[in-house]
Amino acid sequence: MFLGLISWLSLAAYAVADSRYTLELTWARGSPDGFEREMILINGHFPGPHIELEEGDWAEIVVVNKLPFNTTIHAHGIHQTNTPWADGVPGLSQRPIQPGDTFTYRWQADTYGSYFYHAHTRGQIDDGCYGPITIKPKAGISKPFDKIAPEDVSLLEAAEARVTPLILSDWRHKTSSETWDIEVAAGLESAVCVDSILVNGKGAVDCWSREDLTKYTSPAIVPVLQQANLSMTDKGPDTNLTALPSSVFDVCIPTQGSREVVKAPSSDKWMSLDIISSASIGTFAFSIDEHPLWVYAVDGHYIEPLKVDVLTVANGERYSVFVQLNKTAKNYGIRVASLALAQLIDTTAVFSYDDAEQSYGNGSTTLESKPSINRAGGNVTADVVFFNQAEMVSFPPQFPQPAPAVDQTFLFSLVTAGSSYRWALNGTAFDNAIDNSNPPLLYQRPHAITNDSNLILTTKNNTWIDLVFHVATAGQPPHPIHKHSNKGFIIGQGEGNFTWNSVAQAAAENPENFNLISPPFRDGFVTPASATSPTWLAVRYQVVNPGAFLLHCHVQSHLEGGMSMVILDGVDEWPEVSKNHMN
Ligand SMILES: *[C@@H]1O[C@H](CO)[C@@H](O)[C@H](O)[C@H]1NC(C)=O
Ligand SMILES: *[C@@H]1O[C@H](CO)[C@@H](O)[C@H](O)[C@H]1NC(C)=O
Ligand SMILES: *[C@@H]1O[C@H](CO)[C@@H](O)[C@H](O)[C@H]1NC(C)=O
Ligand SMILES: *[C@@H]1O[C@H](CO)[C@@H](O)[C@H](O)[C@H]1NC(C)=O
Ligand SMILES: *[C@@H]1O[C@H](CO)[C@@H](O)[C@H](O)[C@H]1NC(C)=O
Ligand SMILES: *[C@@H]1O[C@H](CO)[C@@H](O)[C@H](O)[C@H]1NC(C)=O
Ligand SMILES: *[C@@H]1O[C@H](CO)[C@@H](O)[C@H](O)[C@H]1NC(C)=O
Ligand SMILES: *[C@@H]1O[C@H](CO)[C@@H](O)[C@H](O)[C@H]1NC(C)=O
Ligand SMILES: *[C@@H]1O[C@H](CO)[C@@H](O)[C@H](O)[C@H]1NC(C)=O
Ligand SMILES: *[C@@H]1O[C@H](CO)[C@@H](O)[C@H](O)[C@H]1NC(C)=O
Ligand SMILES: [Cu+2]
Repeated sequence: MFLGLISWLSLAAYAVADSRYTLELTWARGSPDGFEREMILINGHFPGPHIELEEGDWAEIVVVNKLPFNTTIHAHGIHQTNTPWADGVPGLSQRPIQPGDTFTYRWQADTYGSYFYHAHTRGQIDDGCYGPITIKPKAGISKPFDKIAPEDVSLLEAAEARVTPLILSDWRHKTSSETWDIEVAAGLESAVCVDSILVNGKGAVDCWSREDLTKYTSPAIVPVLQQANLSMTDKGPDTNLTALPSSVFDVCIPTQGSREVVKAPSSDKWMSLDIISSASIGTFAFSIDEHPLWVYAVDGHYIEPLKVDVLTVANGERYSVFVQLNKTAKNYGIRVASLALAQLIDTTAVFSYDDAEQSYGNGSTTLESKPSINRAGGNVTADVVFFNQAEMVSFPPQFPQPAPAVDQTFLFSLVTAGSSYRWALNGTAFDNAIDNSNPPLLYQRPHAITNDSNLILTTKNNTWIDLVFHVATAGQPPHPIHKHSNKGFIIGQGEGNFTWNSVAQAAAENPENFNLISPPFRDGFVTPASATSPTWLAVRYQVVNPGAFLLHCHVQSHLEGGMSMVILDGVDEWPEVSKNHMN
């Protein structure tokens, strides 16, 4: 009787879904950068449709899998409060959606902000399976806009309400499964290079001149290249390995492609952009010529606004910015440059006032505006301001805050596991067979789940947890670690080995490495690159939503290579999944 009532209540809640979207996934030919290949289209488009919700809405997202392979769709950054079965991770929260099948995701948009949805099966992000989500804030919530322009608060509110998403991605001419097969056959991580960078799914293959390659090769990688007797080609380091197809690290054939044009109506005075990275591999520098960016929210959470010229955007991150439209009406460059050491690659899109865009395109990519960054993402003058996460403070300032102490500490040792394309969050590469775990972990009782302590962790509800990521070997790139279901506080970071058992011990000895008062609050935690020595990053979060959630690196080749773990959050309050939510 009681259980019956509960399922009746939850059915009732879903029956009144406020917003319903259908995403039909197909495997079709497309040419985002001018080169045609097979890729995933969503409702015939790339990227997929913009899902727009109001804070508090129940969303219903019907995914129709017309692909020739299994898939799932994850809503990145969405908490899935009390709906852990809608998190879209195969083997954890559901069974894979098989070809011809449909799965309906129902979840509540419980916090405002910028998010995105993407496939969460193997490397399918690299095949183009993603699209933006915007959750409009409830009326009356406190916003930091008067700190930007007190006289323009209502214009800023209006700009926020009509926000334009800009999805940044990197793109290969090979499919994700071809890329994986090449790695396995060669026994090494070859997925470090891409063919183009896309803005809202548009771009071109821009091959660099020898002169630019030489000029912009980072001094940090020169000794590495020299030691291995490699040269930097227009497609990355020329390893000249017979095990690899020559196009992996060489052979750049330019394409015309198309360019994204962002229309900026000067009569609006202000424009809001959600910058979203669905990148496979690269961290990007992002900038709009002659237009400072007022960053007002990060990962869907308001901050004390920061005025910058350049954002560095890692895989999975979102930055909400205001741009003031008070310049001469013409075309301005939007610059996106990869910050990876292994490959020099960039793209441009156009920020076009009023009807200025006609003078752009038609084979010409000349922009007459003044950039803040060069082709490698470096500053062109000393006064260029980069977004600095360490300066990021939540708004309102006192909310939310981390607990001063924790119940459990997990120390991870990030390494490659056996070969350069196998990666591990803690020594052991994730077993991709878990994708097909049947029944999925969430459908089981936690005590029945076989615990491999290096792949599956457990927490209790309403406890505080420290995650300490120790990048244990030198030479690793930044790892943008993403926690499903929660945001967390980035409370500390440093160089060298993390030699302590807890944050409390480390902070007692090295208080300068920690910020427990106003730390960044995000759903992505980028570990510092370990160029010459190990590094570490400490994150604190509260377990509030029981379920089986993934913790993983958002670099697609690292994720596929095994840099992932499961956290069974709140095993003491484990949810009973009703038949309605199972597949
Ligand atoms: C697709 O999903 C089904 C059902 O879980 C599973 O049996 C099958 O092995 C999966 N296919 C692949 C290629 O993983
Ligand atoms: C380095 O590469 C160059 C050009 O490919 C070659 O001539 C030379 O022998 C190589 N040196 C070593 C030490 O392998
Ligand atoms: C690649 O290796 C082949 C055979 O070892 C050699 O002939 C060729 O010159 C090399 N190419 C480069 C760019 O080093
Ligand atoms: C645009 O507004 C900013 C900030 O108010 C001001 O510094 C700048 O001079 C203005 N630019 C123009 C062209 O009016
Ligand atoms: C570019 O093409 C558009 C559409 O065909 C045309 O209206 C515009 O005049 C062209 N611009 C230039 C500079 O040729
Ligand atoms: C970039 O900024 C740094 C730090 O402000 C400065 O030292 C450097 O000269 C700048 N680079 C250029 C090309 O101006
Ligand atoms: C990581 O592995 C080490 C060594 O096996 C183990 O002591 C530690 O508990 C593991 N940490 C996590 C978070 O699983
Ligand atoms: C797995 O971990 C849970 C929670 O710590 C524990 O209760 C359970 O007994 C473990 N299961 C197995 C099979 O070891
Ligand atoms: C870090 O620890 C490793 C393994 O114990 C050791 O080999 C290395 O020298 C240490 N590095 C630093 C910078 O302390
Ligand atoms: C888990 O803990 C959070 C925080 O205290 C609480 O809001 C939530 O209701 C708890 N969930 C369950 C299922 O007990
Ligand atoms: Cu990584």
